[in-house]
Amino acid sequence: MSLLAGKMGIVFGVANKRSIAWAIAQAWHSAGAKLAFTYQGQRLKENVEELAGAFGPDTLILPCDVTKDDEIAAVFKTVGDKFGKLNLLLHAVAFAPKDALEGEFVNTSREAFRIAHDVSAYSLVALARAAAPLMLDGGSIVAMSYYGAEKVVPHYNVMGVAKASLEASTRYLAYDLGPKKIRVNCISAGPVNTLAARGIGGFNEMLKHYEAHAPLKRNVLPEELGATGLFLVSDGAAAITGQVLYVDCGYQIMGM
Ligand code: 0WE
Repeated sequence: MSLLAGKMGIVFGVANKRSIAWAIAQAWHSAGAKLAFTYQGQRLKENVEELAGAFGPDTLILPCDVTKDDEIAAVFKTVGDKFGKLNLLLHAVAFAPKDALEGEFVNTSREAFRIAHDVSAYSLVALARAAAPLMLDGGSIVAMSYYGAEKVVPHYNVMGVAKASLEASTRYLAYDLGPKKIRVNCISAGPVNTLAARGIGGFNEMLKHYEAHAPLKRNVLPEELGATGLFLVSDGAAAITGQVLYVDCGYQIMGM
């Protein structure tokens, strides 16, 4: 039996084949969901078309800058017209200006703070609000977070503060949307070598650190995040909402 047969989903945040969003989209598609994808900017359009094109002709591929209310409105208008309803939404979008991830947090500019929170946290609220009217038979929203939301990870800086906002937003959205049978959860992933991680100084050392210190003595695999993303939107998670689920080989439980 296909876990997601008859379900419609939308995925924000595929950049290329290594994206966590792509791993979760593949799991949702394999379970029978019909999907829409959005991409940010012409640069990523071709990548998403090439990947998502393999899912067949009824896959929607739409442009969306999540900081633009009109683009969000256009996406959900099209999804409503073409799908008629929505059950699943993945938010795997984050950005902070590069210099804010390099220096000290104390030097974060007002503009870098604003951008990081707009792209990485407020966007979940905007997308949830736009998606809710289409989630007629209930729904499930999943957002991606990281440990830097709850503990200091050097250089993660303003992204950690934005992820803390994303996690708190998840709880408030879960409260508001619960009566509509819409669940909202976060997956807090261990580090994965994606485009978002590329060029981050010391990222390979961070992977080694997790391997050495996580109880499972390894790093999380994208397909494992896919499997957790599938679990969270399935009936197996029907009573789970407002949670942050760590998928990090156990790293988060350690005190030393
Ligand atoms: O959430 C993230 C990264 C998100 C991200 C990445 C970039 C790189 C390019 C947000 N904004 C930008 N801006 C850019 O200009 N992660 C969980 C991956 C990550 O990023 C780190 C990490 C980890 C882990 C940055 C510093 C330290 C650790």
